[in-house]
Amino acid sequence: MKQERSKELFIAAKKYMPGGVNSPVRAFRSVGLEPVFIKQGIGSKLYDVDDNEYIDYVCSWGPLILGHSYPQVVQAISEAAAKGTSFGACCEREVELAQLICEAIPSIDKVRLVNSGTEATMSAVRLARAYTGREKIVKFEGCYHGHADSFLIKAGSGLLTSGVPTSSGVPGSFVWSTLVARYNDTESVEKIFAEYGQEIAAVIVEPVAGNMGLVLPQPGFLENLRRITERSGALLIFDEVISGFRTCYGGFQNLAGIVPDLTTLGKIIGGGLPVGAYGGREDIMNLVAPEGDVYQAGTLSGNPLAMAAGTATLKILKEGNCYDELEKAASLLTGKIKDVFAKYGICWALNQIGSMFSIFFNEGEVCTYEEVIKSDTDKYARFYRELLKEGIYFPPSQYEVCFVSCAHSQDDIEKTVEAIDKALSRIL
Ligand code: HOZ
Repeated sequence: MKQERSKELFIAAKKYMPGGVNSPVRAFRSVGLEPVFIKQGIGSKLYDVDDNEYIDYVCSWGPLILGHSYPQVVQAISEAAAKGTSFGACCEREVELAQLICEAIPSIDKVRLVNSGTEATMSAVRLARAYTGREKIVKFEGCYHGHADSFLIKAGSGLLTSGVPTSSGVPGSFVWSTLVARYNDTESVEKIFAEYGQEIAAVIVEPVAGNMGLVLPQPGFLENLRRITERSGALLIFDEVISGFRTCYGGFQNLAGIVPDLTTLGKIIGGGLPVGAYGGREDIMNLVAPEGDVYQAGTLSGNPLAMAAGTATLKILKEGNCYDELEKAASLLTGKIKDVFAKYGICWALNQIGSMFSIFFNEGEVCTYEEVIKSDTDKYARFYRELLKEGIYFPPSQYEVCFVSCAHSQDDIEKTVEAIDKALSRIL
């Protein structure tokens, strides 16, 4: 596998950017490699600057549910760009995307569009604090809600990958106001509420945890969160930045039948451009400025390019009935991976929902953070390196999720399974 150009670019990148990257996991450190630099994405494939081709299971960390450079999305962006890239003023496309979101997710009466998932979650928490007049929040070990100070405590994603789950630079007052419970462990939440119930503004949770690898909510867990928050007057925030429009058209909450007070979104609603959103009940959302006094603003919020990409993507998903096909493709792949595991006599955990899946290098079930971190990350790194050589692009971390897109074909799946077989034969 040729890598000369990627190596040259990485040397230059390190001179000008910390660690040579703009987001830590991309540095490939935890898999013992240097990053490949991507020059193009088409459908299910990525092409790097050394002309290597990969079947992509990162899909830009989730947004590209339709695959790379989907023609209608590209066309929508081009048409919008030709009329101006940003106005810093109201435009029709914002209304269209907001309407699509509100219609798809019944718990969202009103929505505020922002530029990233991080903006969405930090704004939702500010709003919850204003609504309840309380300061503390509850989050879960291994869940990741972007990089605002309140959330960088026992967090997943890049923090878990780097083995430093709590970031330095976070003021003590934030650590004090963020209480950490255990995912899929109602008792840990009850304990926190027994002690601090009247001080808790909100519980924020990824209803499908996607930043410590994929961990599914156990039956009753989310229902319990709804019950506990309702009882104590705290808000329930579902962080659906990853799961929104991924598991079905709408939020995972549509499938689970649970109504959170606030929801955060990102990734897919931007169709590959930077968009986030927070929304929920009208009485809560009406506290947001200029209707209310919870301030939050953004020069590029609602910009026409991002709105065009998001609207085009959601319309295709809405009309295309894509979710059954996605689920079938992902199940075909995970089923075949399990066959390969059986051939080698291994029973690693393989979690899947719809088109998201994670292999944990870990015998037995993985339903909790404690089980997640038992995974053999060195073995994952060796597996990763072998897969990359075979032209398969998995997330460069044990603690991220694989995504299947509408562009992944039967042929891609066959090739992926063959590559996994070869990779395992070399590392076991
Ligand atoms: N934290 C992101 C995945 N959950 C990674 C973002 C990126 O590196 O682009």
